[in-house]
Amino acid sequence: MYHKQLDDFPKDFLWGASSAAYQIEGAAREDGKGPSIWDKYAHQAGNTFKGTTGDIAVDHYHRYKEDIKLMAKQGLKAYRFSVSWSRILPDGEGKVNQAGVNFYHHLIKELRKNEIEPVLTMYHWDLPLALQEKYQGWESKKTIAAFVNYAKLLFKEFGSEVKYWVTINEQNVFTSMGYRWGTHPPKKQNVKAMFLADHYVNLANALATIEFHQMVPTGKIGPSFGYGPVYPKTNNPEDVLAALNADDFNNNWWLDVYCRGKYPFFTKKQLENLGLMPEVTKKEQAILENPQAHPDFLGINYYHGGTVQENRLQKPAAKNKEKQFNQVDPYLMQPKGDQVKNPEVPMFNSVENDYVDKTKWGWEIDPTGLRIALRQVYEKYQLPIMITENGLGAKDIVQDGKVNDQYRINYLADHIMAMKEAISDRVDLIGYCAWSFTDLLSWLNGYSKRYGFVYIDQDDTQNGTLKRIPKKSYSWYQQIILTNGNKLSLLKHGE
Ligand code: BGP
Repeated sequence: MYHKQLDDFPKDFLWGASSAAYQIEGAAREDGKGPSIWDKYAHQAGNTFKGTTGDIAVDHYHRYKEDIKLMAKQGLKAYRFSVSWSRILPDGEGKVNQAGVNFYHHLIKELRKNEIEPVLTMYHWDLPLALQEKYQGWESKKTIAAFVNYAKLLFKEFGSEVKYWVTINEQNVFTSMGYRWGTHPPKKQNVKAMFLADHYVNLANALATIEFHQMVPTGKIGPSFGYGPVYPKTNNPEDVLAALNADDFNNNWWLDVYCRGKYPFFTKKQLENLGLMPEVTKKEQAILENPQAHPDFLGINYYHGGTVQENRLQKPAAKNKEKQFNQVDPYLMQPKGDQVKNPEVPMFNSVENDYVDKTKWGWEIDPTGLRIALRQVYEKYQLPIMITENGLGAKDIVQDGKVNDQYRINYLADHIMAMKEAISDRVDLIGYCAWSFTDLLSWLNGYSKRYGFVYIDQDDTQNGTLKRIPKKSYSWYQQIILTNGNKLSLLKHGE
């Protein structure tokens, strides 16, 4: 689409920023919190970058008031955070830890007091350890039941205080990392278990959404999905077919189930042929297809898309030159050069995109891909969309007490421009939560890879003063919010 003039962002657009409990809270063993799978995993040698853990993280648990003050000063309209399941249910089920529940009441109250809309994520990967050890986590139907009970507790406690709810964060990422690559807990390399876990998370998501629609009729709920558009390398019809296959595997496989209650039939048939498709009973199918189980909006986390070429049996991918620490690309089923763990995906082959730049971690920088993503998702599912994550990971440096992260401003400006274009195209976009508000612990990169508007003096050995320092991007985003994203000069690159 071409527009002589771009539309304005909607009047009540939710300009926000995001975080996740494990990555910010710290207080890992305080006030009755139980351990999560990440608390254990990060303490086992060799699992995380330099052995970093979330024991202290950026100490948000004790400093949330200070952090919210900074949010308010910046003018944030929304703040996306996650609840630590094991903080409020130390064993994942059973006894409630009131101190944990109170923490989130206080947090939400403080946000409301400052006129910041809370966006509550129910599950951002930190499964209570007890559920992993007792039931094998997401490989068991008992975990589905535990999640639904946890969800009901959240709806009862916070249903009247929170309007926007995210059920599950990036199911596509945590199941791939946890069960395919073995780089997140439960550290398995078993694709059959991965597809089973995926099915069970889908059921948990659907059942919780049904409960929500009964218990919180005025609220809005949906999952956050890590979406990346897929490009064919050339106009060779084989490459185009490969892109179709990759889109089905990487995107439709989850989104179709969330929004339509149906597994896409091409991928399903492929998995059935390979004996990898989990059993879906009639009763389960009915749950997934129940309209009450479908989202009111879609959360989209956008970092980048991917490019594919024809069938990897015909054209094997080149070997990965610089393999980073435990690093696979979570947004593509196939990391370059390491395709052994994908026995079920011979139909496409990930390759480099020569047209876009990359971050230091090799993530493509592709703002047009965000416009494409928004168009594709909106056209297919016709649901309001909230960008629940998007941002630039970088090595930030403090100089003379300041952080000049102009590179982040440039990145965000391009992505905000892409959103403005998508809105002009007619996409119903309701909000943008940049990743992240403060710096926080990167799951596998410690504090070497930072995303925040606010720098935090914390290092990989957990030896920082924890001082908060607003970066240059903090003031720039403040201006974006103030002008509702409509001042085009703010969306131009600066020095
Ligand atoms: C997403 C996760 C976030 C965050 C972000 C950046 O996949 O939902 O929790 O970690 O990616 O990731 P990283 O820190 O690995 O760069």
